[in-house]
Amino acid sequence: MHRTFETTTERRQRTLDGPWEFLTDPADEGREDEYYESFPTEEADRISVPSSWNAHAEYADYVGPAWYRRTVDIREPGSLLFTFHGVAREATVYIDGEEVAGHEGAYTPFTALARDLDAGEHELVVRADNTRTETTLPHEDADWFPHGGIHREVVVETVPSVYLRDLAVEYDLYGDEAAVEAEVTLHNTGARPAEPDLTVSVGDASVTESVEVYGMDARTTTLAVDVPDIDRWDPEDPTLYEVEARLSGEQADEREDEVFADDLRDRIGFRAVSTNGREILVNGEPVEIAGVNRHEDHPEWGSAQPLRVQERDLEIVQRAGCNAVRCSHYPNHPRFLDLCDEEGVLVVEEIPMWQVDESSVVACKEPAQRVLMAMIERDRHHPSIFAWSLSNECANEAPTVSEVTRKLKWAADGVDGSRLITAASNTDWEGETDEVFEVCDFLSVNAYWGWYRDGDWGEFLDGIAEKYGEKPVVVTEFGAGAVPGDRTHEGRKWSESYQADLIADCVDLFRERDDVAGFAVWQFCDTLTDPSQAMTRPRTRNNKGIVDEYRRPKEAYHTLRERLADDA
Ligand code: ADA
Repeated sequence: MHRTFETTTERRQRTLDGPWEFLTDPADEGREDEYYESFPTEEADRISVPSSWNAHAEYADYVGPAWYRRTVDIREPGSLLFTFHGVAREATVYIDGEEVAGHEGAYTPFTALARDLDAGEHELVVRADNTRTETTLPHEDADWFPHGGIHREVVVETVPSVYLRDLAVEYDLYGDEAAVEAEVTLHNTGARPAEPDLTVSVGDASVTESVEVYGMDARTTTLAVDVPDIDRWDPEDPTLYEVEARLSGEQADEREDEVFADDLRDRIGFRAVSTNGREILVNGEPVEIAGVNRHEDHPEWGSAQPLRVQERDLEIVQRAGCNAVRCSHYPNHPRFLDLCDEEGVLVVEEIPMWQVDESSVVACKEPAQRVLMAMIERDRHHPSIFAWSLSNECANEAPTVSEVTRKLKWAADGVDGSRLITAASNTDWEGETDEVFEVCDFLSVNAYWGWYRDGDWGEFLDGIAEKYGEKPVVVTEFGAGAVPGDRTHEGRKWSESYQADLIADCVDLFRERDDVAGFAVWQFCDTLTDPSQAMTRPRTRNNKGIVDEYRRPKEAYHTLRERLADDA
């Protein structure tokens, strides 16, 4: 499943994992030739879903459009809700020849509701395209591989004619009591008005109200639930509560004997995040962030994320003594966030607004806002996420960039006031006024002194403290490339020992300084990069992982562990 827990008990839910027909379309003929009407099955290969097509040897280098097809059988007539949890990078979905959804962005979900389908076999066709351009997010030549395809799960659910479309929970904490507000959206796909009972429960507390929703209409309503004697979610003791919205009751008028039955479930954790001077606080207590940056990348799986890879990665991160992950540079698979919730690992989640320059920032504004909203909507319940990161190393000195960042912050604040906001500076930040930092609750500072450039970390941090002393600083990127197995007596660049020494020195310095609230090593594991970066990236990989692409530890991993882990 795409989560670590059941998200419904009433719906028949299945994941369309397994082989789909697959055909690349380098000449981009599929639309004109109407593959969605008559799929060229005889020319098609078979490929597993979810997967990155680039993880299959035949398509390792393929960038461009490609088509998928499979059939879906339903036993009884009814409506099906399809959720595509991630299609890289652009997708169009057709059901029985009709276009039902389109979406841009590899890392956020989208849905398609197919109403009143007859019993029997239905055809699902998806066009995916992993082409990146100057104004896509991420843009072309970004420092990670443009994996393509249906790389996250496709979930299909039977939904009744009145179903729950969305559940969004917020809360205020008063000591050990929580005042929860649940905003629930009901969708009535039938022609007649309906008045089901809606129950929202949080742990053992619950509230029920009847809600009227007109025919062919949607209605959003807010229910308040007070939860006494809460246990807070805390990195040391990550208590989670189940939240559920449920429809029940019968249609009130005698014309029908319809029984309402639907439910949506999620989990929350009660915790407060704030800052105080240079500290980041969880539930009022300072936390020192000791983290890694993690891409979703694996030599066997590409950007697709089997549960075992996610669990193992988190185990390795925690074994090193780390308590945090920066999801560089995009919304991660939701199940990885579930695992972080369960383990008490703190998370910064980011949108793929990566190194956007002045000339493309205006064109990127809309897509950035869309992915930000989609990320918050999807992930707003994860207690592990303590901050939203609005961008990474954009041309922050340009007024258009700071203006766009400010607007993104307003957009985020409008839907979620319970997390910190940050944005990562570019490596070359040298103390000039950085308006982007002004919108941040804490500063995410990326720098590569000792790797790309010579320079003194201490002086660099002094400069930042002087300028932005009133805010916490997290060094969100630092590190060095190390080709796995490269060990030298001299500890020269690209060797494991050079990397280990640099990371050790940095970690010691950051932990010593009161003005640094934490750090995230660049990066967790070696990752495949864009082929255009090959000249500066041995093995076409970003080799700054503290473990290699197969998660085998480098010297730096052991060094970090010696410094951080209690049992090392
Ligand atoms: C930047 C960027 C990372 C990675 C890193 C590097 O800081 O944010 O994605 O490219 O540089 O390895 O150079």
